[in-house]
Amino acid sequence: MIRFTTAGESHGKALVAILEGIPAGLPLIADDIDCDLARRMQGHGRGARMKIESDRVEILSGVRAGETLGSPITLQIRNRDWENWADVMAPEPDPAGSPARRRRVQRPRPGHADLVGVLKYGRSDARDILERASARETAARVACGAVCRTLLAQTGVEIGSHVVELGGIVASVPDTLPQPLNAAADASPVRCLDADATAEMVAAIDAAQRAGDTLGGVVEVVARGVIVGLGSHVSWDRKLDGRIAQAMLSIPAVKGVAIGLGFEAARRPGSAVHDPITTGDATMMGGFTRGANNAGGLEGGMTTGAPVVVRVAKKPISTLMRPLDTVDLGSGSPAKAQSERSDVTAVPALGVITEAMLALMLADVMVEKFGGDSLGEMLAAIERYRRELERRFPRPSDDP
Ligand code: EPS
Repeated sequence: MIRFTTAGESHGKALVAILEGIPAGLPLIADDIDCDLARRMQGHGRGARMKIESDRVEILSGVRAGETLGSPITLQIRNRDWENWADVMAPEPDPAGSPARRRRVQRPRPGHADLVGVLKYGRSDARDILERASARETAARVACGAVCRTLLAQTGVEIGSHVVELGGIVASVPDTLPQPLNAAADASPVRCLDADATAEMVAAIDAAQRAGDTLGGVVEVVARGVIVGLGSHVSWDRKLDGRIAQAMLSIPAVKGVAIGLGFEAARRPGSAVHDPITTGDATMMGGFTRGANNAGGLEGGMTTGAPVVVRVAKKPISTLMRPLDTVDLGSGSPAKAQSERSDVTAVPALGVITEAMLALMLADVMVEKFGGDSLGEMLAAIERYRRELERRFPRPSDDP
């Protein structure tokens, strides 16, 4: 239904994305996308690159006079830093006998795609691998996700995220999350809702920087106002929880995904895991209420109507200023890994990227269920579904 692909190298001219399947008639301007691109660049622990860039989208197709056309939307984000790398990244062949290009990488970083990519793709310069493996690519995903967020907002969905753990420091999470979540999270330099933990995380990032090290962490991403019954139980590849997990694990450096209680659900008896079903003050579409949301808004691969809650774990960035042991690919001798400008941590940015991936997955199942030619048609189909659910399962207060 919704398809997207991205292209572009970290220090190439630009990142580009093509997003297909967004209904016609969705109001969309560059600002809707630029605000998320700006949020992705933030966070204590980011490196010098973010001081060079000022990510802005250029909409090259699929939008006219402030509305989507239903055609593929092409989004471009120029890399300002390209000017400093034009010779390194030029697509033209080098003249015979010219010296090797600058910034050749022959000491692969443990943890990065460098070594396996060189082996698999028959390259001798790991730059041919790392330029695409770089998390810079996530800017293009955030641009696509921002369009989907705009579509979802038309149906009342709000997606936000916050950092729950960074460098081993665990934040306390309030029972009720602030609304809108991002306004509160973005106010912290590490996008964490716990002020004490924020201070500790900032100190840990500064200490890691002094030590030439890097830090990972965990973010929680939450989508509220999601319609009940998106996704499907009928086939493995239509299960929304599986699709969300795949989307999150495709983000560079992500090593773990948990939905709702996640691994904790495996430790408890069923009576302490499953969310009781009641009527009463029905707050969810379909007329039912759930005693808790341990399921993280997903049962049987479908949305329950409760908030979709996903936790995503990211390992530390693999470029260390105090580099780890590796082997020089030219000489075969032991060496220290390539060490170039990078971030101490990008966990705060990870939240923004998970929001984008969740928006992409939710928009996909929304269009799948309700049709995607025009926004008006989609909204009308949602309204019909809502009324039909109310007719089939009237709330107790609706009884004559
Ligand atoms: C990133 C841009 C990169 C890094 C980071 C993410 O810029 P540069 O490589 O020019 O310093 O800051 O990339 C990585 C962490 C990585 O491992 O590749 C960005 O725009 O998010």
